[in-house]
Amino acid sequence: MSERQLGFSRRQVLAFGGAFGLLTAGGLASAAALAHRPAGTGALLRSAIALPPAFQVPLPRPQVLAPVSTAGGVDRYEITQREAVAEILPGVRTPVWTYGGSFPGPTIEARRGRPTVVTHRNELPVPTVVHLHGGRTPAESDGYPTDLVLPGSWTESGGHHHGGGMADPRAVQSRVVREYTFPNEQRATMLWYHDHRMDFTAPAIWRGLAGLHIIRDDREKELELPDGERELPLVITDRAFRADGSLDYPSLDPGLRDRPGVQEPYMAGVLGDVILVNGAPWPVHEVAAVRHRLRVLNASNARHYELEAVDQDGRALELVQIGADQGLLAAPVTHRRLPLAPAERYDLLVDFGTVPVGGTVRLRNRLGSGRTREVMAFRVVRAQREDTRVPSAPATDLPPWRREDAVRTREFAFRAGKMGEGHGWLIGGRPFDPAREDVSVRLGDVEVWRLIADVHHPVHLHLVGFRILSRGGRAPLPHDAGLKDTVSLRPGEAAEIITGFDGYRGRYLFHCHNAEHEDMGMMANLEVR
Ligand SMILES: [Cu+2]
Repeated sequence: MSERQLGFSRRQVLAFGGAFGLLTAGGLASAAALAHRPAGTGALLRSAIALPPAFQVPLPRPQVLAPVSTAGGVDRYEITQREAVAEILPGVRTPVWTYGGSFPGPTIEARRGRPTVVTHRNELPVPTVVHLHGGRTPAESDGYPTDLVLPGSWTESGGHHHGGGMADPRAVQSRVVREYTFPNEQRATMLWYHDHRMDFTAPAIWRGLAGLHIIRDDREKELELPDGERELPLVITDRAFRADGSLDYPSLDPGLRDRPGVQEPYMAGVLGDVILVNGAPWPVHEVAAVRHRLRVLNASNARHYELEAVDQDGRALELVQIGADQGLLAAPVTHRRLPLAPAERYDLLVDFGTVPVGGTVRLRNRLGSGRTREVMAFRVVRAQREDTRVPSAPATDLPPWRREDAVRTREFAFRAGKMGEGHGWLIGGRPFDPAREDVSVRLGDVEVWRLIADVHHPVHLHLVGFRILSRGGRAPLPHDAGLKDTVSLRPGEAAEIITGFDGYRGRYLFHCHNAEHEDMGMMANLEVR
């Protein structure tokens, strides 16, 4: 890497030792990590404010955004990114960064094949850039981390590149406004949009810059899945609060202007002690005793969950998975426990008809401890006639890639390592540099990638979906089914994925979706030619 290009501030920031030093000095070498696998990677940040009891706040439903125009076969939207004050904890005012004034941001509902054009206006104090996670998006709208939308008043400070993209001659920047085009030429699924600014993605998402983008199609409609009130998007995040009600986050530069990175104890990831679903702490939702469709997103920066839905008798309900990150499965997969890494989505059917009216089902996180073991609760409040079923073959259009189709196999190690004068998170031994080409693939080629981890790394590829071929040299796990865009590597583990690079040419990325790792180097360029 070039020190000059990566910038002075990053070297400064990452000069540290301590706990992170231990991590890299062999404390978590692969063999040791395999022997006693930790439940997560990151450090807990504790709130300094009294936290509300669980299951008191009703589950909010993110508002569906109305288009400003639907003319010409295109749905046009406008979103203003701005500061707002939210009531997240009851009676407490919390300043947040928002898409359109709410956290999570408004949901965009799209039809397969019908383009969505979103004009984003940046009224926040720092540059931003929008990425549609899981979207098959032309490169110019994919939200490359230096393709920034600068605030009207933004001026460079201190001669470094952050915000200015000086190290990246290909950066396409605009002031205040940028239009993003999403063709929605992909299978029905639930995507999410979030900030992707180089070096500052983690704190921007933490402050609130995330929202859902749902694509629907005719095939999905034919299945007559639970819809309306019975389809529940669940955006799960963890956060921590200061005594004054503001969100706490261990940024080195609280203004998020110059110095990227977090305080040293949190280098492996920031975990909050409050679990929010759709922006509400440990909420409760009243349901009829029928099947519901839960569309779950882990929008946490670093926290992993292992979800189970437990009734008042301690029985774990079946979580019937019908879809993965990139859409419906070929066959449903039934789980009692479901691991959920940052950025992963699961499309689940849960039958509350197996619970008596008056009963309660708690969604729990087996990887949490104390209050972070709870996520939310469902109260079964009335009987209702069941008119849906579990489809035996939700999808028939999964890509047919076979190992023999691959023209190339590549290998990437996701590991902590030396970065500048300190440590960072590296792919193939190198920290992110926008000016360097890491991988060049040919449009249409099928490739197998072998991904190797030291600690937990949820690895995400832009542009394409992939299938998981193997984990630790064995068959994939049940929750690896279907088309994915994020694979959760466990400590010391290697996984193989297969994908076809079709869609668009241009500059894309792959990176770790532990947002702190991503900000501290664990990202690489993917050029599709
Ligand atoms: Cu990582």
